[in-house]
Amino acid sequence: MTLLIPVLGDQLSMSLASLRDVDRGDAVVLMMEVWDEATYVRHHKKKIALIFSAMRHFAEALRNDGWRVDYVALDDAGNTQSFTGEVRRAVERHRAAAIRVVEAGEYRVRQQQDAWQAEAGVPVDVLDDDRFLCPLADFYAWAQGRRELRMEFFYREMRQRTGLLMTANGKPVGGQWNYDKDNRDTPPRGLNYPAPSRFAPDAITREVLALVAARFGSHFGDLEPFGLPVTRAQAAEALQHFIATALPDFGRYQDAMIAGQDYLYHSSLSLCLNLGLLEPLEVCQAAVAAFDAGAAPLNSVEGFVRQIIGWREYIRGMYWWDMPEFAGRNALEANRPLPDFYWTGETDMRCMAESVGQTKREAYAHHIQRLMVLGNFALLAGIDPKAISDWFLVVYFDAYEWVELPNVIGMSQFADGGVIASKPYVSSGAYIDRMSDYCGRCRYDVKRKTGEGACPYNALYWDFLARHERRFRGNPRMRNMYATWDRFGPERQADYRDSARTFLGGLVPAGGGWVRQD
Ligand code: FAD
Ligand code: DLZ
Ligand code: SF4
Repeated sequence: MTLLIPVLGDQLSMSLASLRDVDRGDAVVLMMEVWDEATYVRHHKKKIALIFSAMRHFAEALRNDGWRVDYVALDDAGNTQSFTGEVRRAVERHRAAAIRVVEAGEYRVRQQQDAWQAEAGVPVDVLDDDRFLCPLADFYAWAQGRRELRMEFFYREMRQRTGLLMTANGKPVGGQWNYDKDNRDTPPRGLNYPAPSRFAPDAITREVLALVAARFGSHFGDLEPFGLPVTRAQAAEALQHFIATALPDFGRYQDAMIAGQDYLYHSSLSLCLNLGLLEPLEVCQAAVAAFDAGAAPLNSVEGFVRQIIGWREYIRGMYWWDMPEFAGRNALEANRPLPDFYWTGETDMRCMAESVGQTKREAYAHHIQRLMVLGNFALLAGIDPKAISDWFLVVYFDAYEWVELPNVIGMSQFADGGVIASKPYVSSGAYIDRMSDYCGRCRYDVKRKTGEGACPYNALYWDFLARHERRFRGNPRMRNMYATWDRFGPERQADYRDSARTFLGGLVPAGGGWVRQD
């Protein structure tokens, strides 16, 4: 009896549950490049190249490991260009008697998996994705009946569950759970910034680059230069390189933004983690080993571990907890179309032009750029959450709906009504000025509050608070903001609101075709 094991493009792990305890002689691994996945949103060209190249390399690694692999390439004759169509064909081709697959990361694909049994006419065993450290059943048990689903409490339980940075008697190493207060410095001028590991394309990657250029040339973003890790060995090298060169300063410069420094002290390991080339526990263990060896301080290592066993696992749990309703949430009733400059980068706002520019080049921006420049602007301007969420899903090399959607709809846009974030992540230009070097060379003056030449974030910030006063005035964490607003008095308040109205009136909406083919 032949067992068919479909492996999806973000399941590139030798430890995958569906590959365990299987007699290789009786199994066929199916991998599928399909148009449906490459175009359900029109992903950044680099992201498609990354996924196809990593898939082809993984197929090769499986073959070298003794697996029989049936790899359907995008341009293969007969490719139906959908997961379901290819699973059906493969069942016939191999006369498979059963299918064994790990649950998909995205709701959309998980629904498809549920239909395979009827479509292919053989039993389908869908296994939990145990590459995540918190099984969904445990997350639901944690979330059930709680009044507040805050990450910080979940994170403490994950520290206990994994034992990472815990003392023998069950206390957090160093005495505190969280060292974020030490993590808000801006780097002094003239630092020698580390660069992430990048790899020259091999023959497989070069072939994929040619395919993507030919078939997806009109998608957003620069395809080349391309140097992203596409194999397990390259991912492991990128991890070691990060630990040695950037982790020690990861903590204190975590919130900083410097023009031309796309990665600063961030790891860019999200792409490897989300594809499956690295596992969350090994990444955290490598960071903790650096701390144990005295090579990285606690504030950096705790901050880094928190992102992975805290935020990453929590976000994944929240996605499944609230889907499919999550995708349609719009608590603030925002409905403005996405401005054109999110695609072109053509704006005088330097923070925005820098962040969009590197997104286009690298398919990457770090967390604070995503949250406090790109997301902050969308929230202040009242952009439709679905439109900004689609944008985030298209443009980043690490974007899969399970992680993108809760970060955008929940954390960044407050469209879930405050389940993930206890207050909206909004700021005026002052925050961006404090944390970056963008404002010095901007056409706008960050110190000017209103009128021609004033930083748009300033008026938009107060206009946002005024627009949503009924919702936020009672929030204890926003009391100071409203106290300041009240002190302004009616004339100054009107000035802010007029300035915001004028600026918003001048925004040019994006043309069609960027997210989906018109
Ligand atoms: P580092 O700063 O080096 O952090 C280490 C790791 O922690 C990351 O690799 C990532 O795996 C994990 N991590 C950190 N923060 C988060 C978080 N909030 N949620 C989940 N994992 C986290 N992350 C994605 O992986 N895909 C996305 O599509 C995505 N979209 C985002 C959209 C918005 C609006 C915001 C605010 C955040 C988004 N994030 C997303 C989370 C975070 O910004 C990225 O994980 C991070 O920037 C990736 O870069 P890095 O690997 O250099 O991260
Ligand atoms: C993102 C993506 C793209 C662009 N193409 C493919 C593909 O052709 N084949 C594939 O198996 N996976 C692809 N992916 C990743 C999938 O979208 C991802 O595996 C699902 O979202 C998981 O639910
Ligand atoms: Fe951005 Fe305002 Fe600073 Fe210009 S002045 S870079 S628009 S925050």
